[in-house]
Amino acid sequence: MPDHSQNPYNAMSNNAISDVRILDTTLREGEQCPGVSFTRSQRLQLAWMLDRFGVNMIEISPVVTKSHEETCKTLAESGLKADVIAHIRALESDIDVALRCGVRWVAMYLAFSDIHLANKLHLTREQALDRAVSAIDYAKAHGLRLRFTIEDSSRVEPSFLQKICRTLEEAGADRIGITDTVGVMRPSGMYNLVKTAREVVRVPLDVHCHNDLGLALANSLAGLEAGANQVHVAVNGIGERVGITTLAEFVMAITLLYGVKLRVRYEMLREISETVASYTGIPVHDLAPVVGANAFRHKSGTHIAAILRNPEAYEPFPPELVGATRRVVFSDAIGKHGAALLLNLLGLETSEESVLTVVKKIKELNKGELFELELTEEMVDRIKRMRD
Ligand code: HCA
Ligand code: CU
Repeated sequence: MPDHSQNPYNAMSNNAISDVRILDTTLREGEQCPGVSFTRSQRLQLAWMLDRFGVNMIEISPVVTKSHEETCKTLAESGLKADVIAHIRALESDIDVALRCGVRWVAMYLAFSDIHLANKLHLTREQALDRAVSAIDYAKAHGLRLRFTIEDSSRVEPSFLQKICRTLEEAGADRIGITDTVGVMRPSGMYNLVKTAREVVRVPLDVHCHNDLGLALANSLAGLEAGANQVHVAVNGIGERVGITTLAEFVMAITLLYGVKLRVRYEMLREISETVASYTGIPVHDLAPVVGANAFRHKSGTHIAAILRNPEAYEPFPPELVGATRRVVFSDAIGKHGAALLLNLLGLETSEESVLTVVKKIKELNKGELFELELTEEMVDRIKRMRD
């Protein structure tokens, strides 16, 4: 496993992270993604995969439909290693549903920003705090462990945020969720937001970052640097609007850039991503980091020549780590050198005549059409032997 945390520029800032937990919310936030709706067996299949992969918590909302409630119940009974956490509103009726499902953990959420209080909840700040405390009392009286999420945290005034955090902790919340619900934090803003909460409470903090401006991953990492210890992710980043932090990107960034070795089956990342793409009908973009088709595809002749000597020249980590393969692509820009390389890779003879034929044939392909092959160990060895 490469370790870019020792890169001198990364190492210059003192932002070590040690304690990292992953909450996967593909089944909750992910199902809020426009167009996404899993069947009951797909939900179970995904939960089992994620559990085998090694996430710490699996979030699902039992109050959406009867089928969600049943899935939640089945998961709670199925002896997963991960904790199943039921995402519900801060209402006794929702807590009752979670209790019926037999989960040990609930996640209750309530918004506290003025914009949500005024336009959605029609509550004053004090009324919202009272509602949170009575919901926590009720859940605690029924033996539940709970996270309380401050929805829209990033738009809550700092002094009020601290007051909410103190109130939630005193009421008995086991974790507090800090959110950037509309994705408006800069990484340094997210750091300050989590620090503001961290300063006044001891309970562990979750971070939940939306990707409206493409900063969900950066903001989640900033939240960890500021003292949170659990990040919310979804497979392929699916969620409301443009979604949240993606599982694969988060796992690889925290491992490679911070040197945190997670107890997860890294090699399942591609497969998990493909499964969710097929269940949702939302394909993974070729350019998606880690799980996109291009992640380990090399095209330019100089790049291919370099990776044949040492893939690290143009790869931040090897594809097999995440269950992917290394591929080389030949386009109509191919020259004699590239054609000879292609013939060598295929184990074919490289006479002047065959090189010219390959160049001609590939150039005849329609513009943009690519000839692609997986770079196997065998090919790399063959090239090495030819050099020696
Ligand atoms: C929601 C809002 C939420 C909650 C996050 C959480 C958000 O859709 O209910 O409970 O951690 O982005 O604030 O997803
Ligand atoms: Cu969200």
